[in-house]
Amino acid sequence: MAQFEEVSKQSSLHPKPAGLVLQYGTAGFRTNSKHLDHIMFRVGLLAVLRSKKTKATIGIMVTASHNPEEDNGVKLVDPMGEMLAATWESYATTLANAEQEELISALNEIIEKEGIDKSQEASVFVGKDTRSSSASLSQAVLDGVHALGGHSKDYGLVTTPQLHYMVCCENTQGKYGDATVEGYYKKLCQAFTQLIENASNRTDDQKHICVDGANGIGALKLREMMSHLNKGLLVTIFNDGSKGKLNHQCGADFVKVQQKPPTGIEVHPGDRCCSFDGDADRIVYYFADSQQVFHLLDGDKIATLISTFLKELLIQAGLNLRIAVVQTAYANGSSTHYLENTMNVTVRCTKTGVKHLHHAALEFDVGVYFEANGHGTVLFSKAAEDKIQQLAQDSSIDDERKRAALMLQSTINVINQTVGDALSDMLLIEAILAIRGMTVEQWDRIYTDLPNRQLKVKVSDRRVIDTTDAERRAVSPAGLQDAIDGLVKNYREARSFVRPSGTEDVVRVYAEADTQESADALAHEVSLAVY
Ligand code: NG1
Ligand code: ZN
Repeated sequence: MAQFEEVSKQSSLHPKPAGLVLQYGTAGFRTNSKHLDHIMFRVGLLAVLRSKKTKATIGIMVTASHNPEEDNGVKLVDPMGEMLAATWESYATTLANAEQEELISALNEIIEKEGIDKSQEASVFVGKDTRSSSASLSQAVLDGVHALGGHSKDYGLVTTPQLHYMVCCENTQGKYGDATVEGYYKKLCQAFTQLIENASNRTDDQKHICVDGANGIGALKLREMMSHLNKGLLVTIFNDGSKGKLNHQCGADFVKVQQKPPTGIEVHPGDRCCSFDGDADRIVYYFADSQQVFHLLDGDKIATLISTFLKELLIQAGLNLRIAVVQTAYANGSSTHYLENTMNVTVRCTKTGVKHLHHAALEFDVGVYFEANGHGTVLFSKAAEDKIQQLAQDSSIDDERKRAALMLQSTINVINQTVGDALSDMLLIEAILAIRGMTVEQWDRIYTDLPNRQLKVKVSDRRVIDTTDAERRAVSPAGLQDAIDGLVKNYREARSFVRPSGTEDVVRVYAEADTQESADALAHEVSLAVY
């Protein structure tokens, strides 16, 4: 077939280094950018097959998120803007690792297994972050798409969530919004403006936020978005890429892991600050109190703020919808306790990885999901959206219900339901704080985090650790869980678990307890038990 000849010809221009083996994991493919040219080309090929199979537009995002500038990576986006289906993750791995001469037969195998109609048209949207390697790597993606006869639309520099949004808009024939960056800003900013009409007399101080853009795409896109905000929010951007290096001592991951402010930003008492990560799908907030003590408001605090706001609106609107918060084992025990016992909100715990949280959130009318690291969003079921829509248009209800229904409607529109989105999450959080007249200090005081510690342990083979109960308990190697249980008993309010990382060759250890000393000691003892 002529198309396969083209693939063979083109693939020799994107040769695979002999012996290199990479796996499509929770973060897609991710490694040093030097090793990724052939991967990008092949992901382009796979996206064409996925598009033919689903008869829909597929997305490809070139980014390595919070990894250092030297790394890069790639992820596929499925038709509704969600992560690639799990069976196709293994096809991605097979294609990536096929030697040059096996590539066509590997493609054929997928075509046969999936019963793909080769004559079906294929359409692929491509985006990239600001890394220096992203330009040539996204060209390799486009080469792959074209080699197999697919159509492409290159969005150039966009955030990861913006690309997810475009794919969803395209496949819902514009029902979710316009598949343009301009359309994205208009939808979010209009909803934000409507929301803050419910917040009266805000001072400029209250409207002001300091944003650490991680020297990445988020800073660029935030600047673009600001022109649509009509002074509803006053933003000062730090680490905008003009001086510093991407993710270097800055960004959401740095702030969360180091529990300290990023470089390139001075946090004065009274300032409300937040950090994005390198592809702007994560956000964390922080401030310094009058004693200059640093306070972090992570994904758990964000989920609590958002779910409390939504729950109250649902009650005011008189809507009986099932709301839940989805977390992972890394969620601080205090957040889970507060949500379940004070807020009476259903809490679900899933395995680490956005796709697991997203999937669990779909089971509810309103599913708020956040990883502690700041990646998260809210999902509304079709039935919930319809009910809210109807109520917002109902002229027979009283003013309070009407106001709540309209706020719920704007909240739906400010949220990017396809994936966690720093820009969208920031607008929602800023709107909630404004509506409630709440300072970041008051938000922080909703509950107090239990002191915690995360450690990485290098082992010869991390796969010997197998877990159950949403990764909270180890089933192998034998005796490990008993050892952890024995150690945990020695501390108050303690909890600890271990799991193999999906993105690094390490075992992660997590511990929390009533004091920082206890959490540190427990984490240390558990990491010794892992060896
Ligand atoms: P691993 O390496 O599997 O722990 C990390 C993060 C996840 C998620 C993925 C990227 C922690 C503890 N883990 O996973 O939350 O962001 O990277 O998909 O932060
Ligand atoms: Zn990211």
